[in-house]
Amino acid sequence: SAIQTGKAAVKFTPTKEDYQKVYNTVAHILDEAGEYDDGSFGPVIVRLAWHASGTFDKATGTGGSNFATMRFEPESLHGANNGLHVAREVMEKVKQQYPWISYGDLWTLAGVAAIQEMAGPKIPWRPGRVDGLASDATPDGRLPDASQGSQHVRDIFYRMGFNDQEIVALIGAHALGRCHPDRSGFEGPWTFAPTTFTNDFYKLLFEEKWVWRKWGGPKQYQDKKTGTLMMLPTDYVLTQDKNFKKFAKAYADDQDLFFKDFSAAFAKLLELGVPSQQFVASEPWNLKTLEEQKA
Ligand code: ZEM
Repeated sequence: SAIQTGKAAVKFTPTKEDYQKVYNTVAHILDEAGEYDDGSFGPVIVRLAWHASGTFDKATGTGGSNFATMRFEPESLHGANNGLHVAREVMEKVKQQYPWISYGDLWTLAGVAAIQEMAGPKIPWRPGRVDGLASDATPDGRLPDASQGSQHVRDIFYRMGFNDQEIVALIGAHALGRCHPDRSGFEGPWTFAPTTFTNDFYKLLFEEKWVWRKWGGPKQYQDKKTGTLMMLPTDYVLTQDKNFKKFAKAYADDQDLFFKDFSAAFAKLLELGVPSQQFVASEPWNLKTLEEQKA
């Protein structure tokens, strides 16, 4: 600390431009994935932002992205977080370049950058999260279990304060990325373009015929036609539950509606559990994509 070293403490107050620089660094790193997965760190970074935030419990105000407690054991070892060390290690490189940013701000901002750079909607975002302690972590079991049904999905997301429409919109993020046998036990991507944010997840849910995959792994669906795509039991529920189906169908039919609703729900997710007085801006910001900055 400043006292111990005798050095003067210079307080750096970052501006919106400084956060845009962090965004840009993340945006460039997404494509430095090489042979990793589909050549992008984008999907696993979106998953980090989601799992950092989705521990929120509205009733007690605990959990959420504020303290970035997934840095610590045992939360980093919770089964749901298997594989997210990949994203946290990428984030560490960014943190070294911008030591002033909190981990919660970094991880959520990186999630925003990943969505936007993968051609998704703009996600309003603002800084203000602070680093917490291991003792701020929430117990295991707050994130959804893919093998369960609509009641479980509702229990988990209602606990965070989401409604059915927001639940369906959020799960559309499964347009991105894939399941890994060594992480969740499930296997495969949901769409043919897993590094581009689209409404393909919903389209495929309704357009393809889904059958149980015959294999030794956990119960999952595969598309009958090619056998290369997958759906989790909780994904398929969106076509079976009457109220979920209404929204899923609407998103399959209208990409703009999905983008609008996803943006609002994801922005809300990233702010869960962050006391409003901690935010440095009264309204969330729109950060620019790399493309938009090419003038
Ligand atoms: Zn996911 N998700 N998710 N999800 N998720 C996986 C992967 C990804 C559930 C789930 O169990 C799983 C949301 C909701 C729900 C992403 C984003 C979001 C995987 C595969 C599983 C098993 C993990 C692996 O093996 O690597 C369940 C049950 C959900 C709700 C019912 C929400 C909400 C998300 C963001 C808004 C993303 C981007 C991935 C892909 C990760 C990657 O590494 O490719």
